[in-house]
Amino acid sequence: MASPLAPYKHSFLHTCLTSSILCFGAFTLKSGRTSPYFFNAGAFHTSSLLSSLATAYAQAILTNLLPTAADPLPFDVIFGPAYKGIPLAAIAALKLGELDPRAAGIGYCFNRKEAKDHGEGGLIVGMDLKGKRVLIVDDVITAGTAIRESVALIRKLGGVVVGIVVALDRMETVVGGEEKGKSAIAEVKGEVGCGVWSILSLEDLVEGEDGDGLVGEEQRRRMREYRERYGARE
Ligand code: OMP
Repeated sequence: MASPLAPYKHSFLHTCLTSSILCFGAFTLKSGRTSPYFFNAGAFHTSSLLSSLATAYAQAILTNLLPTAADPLPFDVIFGPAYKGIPLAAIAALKLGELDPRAAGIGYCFNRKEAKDHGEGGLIVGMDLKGKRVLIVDDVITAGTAIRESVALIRKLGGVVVGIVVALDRMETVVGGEEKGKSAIAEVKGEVGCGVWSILSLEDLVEGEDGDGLVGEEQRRRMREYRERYGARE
């Protein structure tokens, strides 16, 4: 029987399913695997879709990085890796400030793919990273290549990575790492030594109650089969 999802997850899943952001079929991934589902963050391409995306990131951040009286928000700046992470960092920072006034001073920044040698120069646009506690936001982690590059850049510029939030955790082993049974997210967690959270996971797609019957039994069966084959044990 399908299990209930937290309200913000349920609402986000509903948006993804009704706007063809989460698609079912046969998709070739960056890894070469053929997946029965694909999450296309680029399809959040209208004002109202961006607003749902912003709310989901902000809720996931507030749920997992709980503010305390001593530390109202345990990070100083949100970093979005170029290119897909750029709007994500901007909308997450904006929505966080709207939902929680304590986050009004949260910074955001992103990297340039190529360093600029004139004007203000540099690799980073937005808040400076030096001495800052940094939260990375990105769309999907599959092998973790993009996230590892971001962590290295942030550290080089004097920031400390305190967390990573992505929209979807595919919960699959990295190619070549099948025998270890670890997901890319578990590997990144171990290597970076910080929390890695997602708004949705493969588990939510397969076992979550979407409430509206939008994920059919056949689609769940095919995702379970995929999980059987490539799913991580941790
Ligand atoms: P890594 O850098 O290897 O972690 O791969 C992440 C990238 O996989 C994303 O930035 C996308 O280009 C792509 N991707 C998706 O966007 N959605 C999916 O459901 C699956 C993939 C993928 O190719 O694995």
